[in-house]
Amino acid sequence: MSYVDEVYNYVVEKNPAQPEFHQAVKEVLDSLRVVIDANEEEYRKDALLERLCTPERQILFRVPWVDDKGQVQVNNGFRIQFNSAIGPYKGGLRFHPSVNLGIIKFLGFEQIFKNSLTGLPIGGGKGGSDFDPKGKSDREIMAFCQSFMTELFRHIGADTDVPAGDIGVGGREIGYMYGQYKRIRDTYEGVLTGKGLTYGGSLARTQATGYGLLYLTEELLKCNGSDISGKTVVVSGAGNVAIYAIEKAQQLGAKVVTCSDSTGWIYDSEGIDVELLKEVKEVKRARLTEYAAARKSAEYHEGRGVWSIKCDVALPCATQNELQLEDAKQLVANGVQAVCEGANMPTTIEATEYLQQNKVMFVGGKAANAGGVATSALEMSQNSERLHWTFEEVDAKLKQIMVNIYHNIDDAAKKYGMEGNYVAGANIAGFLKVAEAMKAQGIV
Ligand code: NDP
Ligand code: 2IT
Repeated sequence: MSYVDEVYNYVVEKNPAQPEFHQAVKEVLDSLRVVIDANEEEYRKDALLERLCTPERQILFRVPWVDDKGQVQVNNGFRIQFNSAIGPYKGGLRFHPSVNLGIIKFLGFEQIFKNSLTGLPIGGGKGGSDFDPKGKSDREIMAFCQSFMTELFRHIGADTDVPAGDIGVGGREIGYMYGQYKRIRDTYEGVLTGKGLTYGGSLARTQATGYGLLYLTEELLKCNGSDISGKTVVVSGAGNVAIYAIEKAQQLGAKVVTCSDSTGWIYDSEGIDVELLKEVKEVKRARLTEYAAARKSAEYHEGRGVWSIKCDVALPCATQNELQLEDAKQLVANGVQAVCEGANMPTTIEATEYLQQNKVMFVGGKAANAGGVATSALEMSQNSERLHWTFEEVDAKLKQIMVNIYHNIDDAAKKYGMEGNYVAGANIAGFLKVAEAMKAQGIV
């Protein structure tokens, strides 16, 4: 049996009932075959892949808090410190009822390669909780965040592990967690990113994942003889990534006709009104029905459906496995040219293969959504030098990073005989740097 297959079986056996983690590992290992097979004996002797697929440290903890009725609630907290070969652990925190160990491990595993692709010195980690922020008062959110940090603080630090936001964790939650960290440690340090602008946050971090996704998509289309301007785009999600993807797509001259949340989706024939969407989602924290109620050209539909709309470019920006084989077939039938992932692993393996077989340009999240964590690393740099850069400076660096990522993954795919396979290109380019650093640092 090849070393790749041995290690995949090992991961499944050692991590039972974690299907998303198995999926993330399978996608990476399958596309690394050409690299691994050429160095099989050396890698096997060093157990390089077993080490890569086993987190350096896994922290599981209880998070008790008191709700507005005086009732004590208990949630599970997680922080997976996956790989620190190229820098301190770095990656977001997700608060969503679906969170479990396998979800956090898939996210932490992907983060290793994504962070490597940014070219910046950050290792891979992820954390979160099965806490559901929906419908909670501000006081309940603060109580939860303070309790969460009262355990997490001992495991993190500006040079150790630097969490940030993800689903359910935005500026409000980062603020409450930062305040509690500072209070316990009595240290003012850049321990979290995505901070507010008055206390060490970076300009353009809020926009970075969505903007970065569009900078990469723009370069992808340009290098393949096309142009983002004038394209019809469908976006899923209506959170941080989706909103700023829509905003930048419009700035680049595209027309975005959909967005979605966990209960339904919008088709807006006039193009999404991004200011209205921000008002509904960022300010009121309301459902998309409110968007439809305020806008004549918008239709609201219950359930899923954005992939049924005819488009040139599709940008999944909500959550994992939201774009499935049937959706991929519909997109191809409707003539889609490119699919770029704003979310982490939103496309199933079968859907990805179908898109690739049908010559759709497909860029996975490790490359396409790396702008968020890259700008987090820029926030860390600004915190270290105790200076702030302008929006234009950060945005220009972000754009350059995304353009570089596109060319690195394109070059890696070509070098290994898989031209146009940007998934393989990203996994290989991300892996090689981490593997080299792990080898240089010995058996740790
Ligand atoms: P938000 O919490 O801001 O928004 C998430 C959006 O996706 C919401 O519209 C939400 O709907 C919807 N959604 C979440 N879970 C589900 C689900 N199970 N089914 C259907 N819809 C769902 O999160 P982000 O925008 O930050 O994150 C979106 C994706 O991007 C995630 O995969 C995340 O890991 C990834 N990502 C985020 C980065 C960042 O910087 N924030 C960086 C890189 C990747 P509702 O409003 O109903 O909750
Ligand atoms: O998935 C991701 O890259 C993020 N949620 C952002 C992580 C970060 O540290 O900014």
